[in-house]
Amino acid sequence: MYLLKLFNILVVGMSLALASVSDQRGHEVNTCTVMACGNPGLNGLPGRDGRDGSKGEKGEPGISVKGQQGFPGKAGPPGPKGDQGIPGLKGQKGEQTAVDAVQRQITALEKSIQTLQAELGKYKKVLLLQGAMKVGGKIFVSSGREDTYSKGKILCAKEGAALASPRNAAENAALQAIVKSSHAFLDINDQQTEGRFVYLNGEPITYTNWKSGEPNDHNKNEDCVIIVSNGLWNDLNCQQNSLIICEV
Ligand code: MMA
Ligand code: CA
Ligand code: CA
Repeated sequence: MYLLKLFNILVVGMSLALASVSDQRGHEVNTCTVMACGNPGLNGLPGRDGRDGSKGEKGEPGISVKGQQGFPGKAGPPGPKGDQGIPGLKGQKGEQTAVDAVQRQITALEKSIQTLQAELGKYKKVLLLQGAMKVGGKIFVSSGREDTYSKGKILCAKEGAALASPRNAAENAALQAIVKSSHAFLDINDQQTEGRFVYLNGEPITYTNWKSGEPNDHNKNEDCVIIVSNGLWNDLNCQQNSLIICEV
């Protein structure tokens, strides 16, 4: 009987001891990855001499110490694109007003240009109907008045123009069309140096269309130049009258 009781005590004690180990292992498995393992509890005091067989006191539970935090893992792949943001704020009212004002000014200017072009077209027609000749960038025009060379120069200059000065065959032909059966002064002379014909700006002439035998400085008194009906040139006395044709 006594032996049986002792055996039972032993069995129960062993079971308890095994359960405790199992518990602690489980606890260790669950915590060792992030926490340092706790020290196992101290064993209970051994029972006193087997005569009374009382169980020893249970040990204090081990102290659980948390381990240090591990290093952060690598960054994951980028996440999906976010939704579109809300639209920005509308521009200030003042800016829109300024843009509208500029737009109105542009529209007004476009209308002004159209009006001017229409007016310009009319003047062009009037001039051409009156016998003006447009050639290249030049327009030759005459009032039909005949005058001396010096008066003719003044007449053209009053309108910011100059006496006709043909620089090529096309311009000479345009002047010929105006001259018709008459003759007209050109802005060419040899007043400064006999035989050296120059333009208004003093530069020597680069295009000529002299009639055969001209220039002859007839009576040693011909320092101005006229274009005659066939388009050819003759030197003439500057005090004689000839048609005044201006170029603009
Ligand atoms: C006129 C006069 C001159 C010209 C000769 C040509 C008589 O003078 O127009 O300038 O050279 O005719 O014969
Ligand atoms: Ca001369
Ligand atoms: Ca002459």
